[in-house]
Amino acid sequence: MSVLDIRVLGDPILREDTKPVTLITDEIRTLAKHMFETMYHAKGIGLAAPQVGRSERLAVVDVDDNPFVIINPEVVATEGKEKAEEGCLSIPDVYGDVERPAKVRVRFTALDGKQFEIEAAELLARCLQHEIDHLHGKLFIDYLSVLKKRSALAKWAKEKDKYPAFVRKLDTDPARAHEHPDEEL
Ligand code: K1U
Ligand code: ZN
Repeated sequence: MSVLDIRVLGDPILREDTKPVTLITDEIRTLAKHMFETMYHAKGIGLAAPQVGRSERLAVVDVDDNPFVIINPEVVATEGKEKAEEGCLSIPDVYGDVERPAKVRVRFTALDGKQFEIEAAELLARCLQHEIDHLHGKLFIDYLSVLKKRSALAKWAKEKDKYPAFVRKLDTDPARAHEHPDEEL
């Protein structure tokens, strides 16, 4: 198993645009596999390449036990608006309410090279938009009001020293697999 380090807020890669994937190579397939392993380990439902320090335009998602890889994804249609709380594996312990389109139609290439369009609503729609934003250097905190963003950044200022060099190392020690942070003394 390969659990990758996750880059956190402050690492410039999280603010950069990604490069479209032009060829699905073994390296891309391995990256996707390692991204799934990292996402599951971090208990996320999505993960985008820049979050693991890569600049390819690809992300992995798994909402309701339906894992898939999205390569060069684009939102091609939207409907409605919905506000819900979001977090981000690259900004641990910071949350905020984000208004986004309630339904989206997303076009993407799958790992086998085939093109798909899917209609998504609810949590899958939110997750897809959150991941596609990551692929263009945008983070959920960018949608918060000035006051709420200030408060989110104040919370982050207290957290960020836990992540030297903007790297979040996930604990892969099986002996600590069932520990909960609240159990720490
Ligand atoms: O990209 C990431 O940082 C992963 C992030 C994606 C996300 C999806 C939807 C709303 C907000 C953020 C996460 O997976 S954070 C974990 C999370 O929010 C969640 C986990 C299980 C169920 C519901 C939400
Ligand atoms: Zn995120």
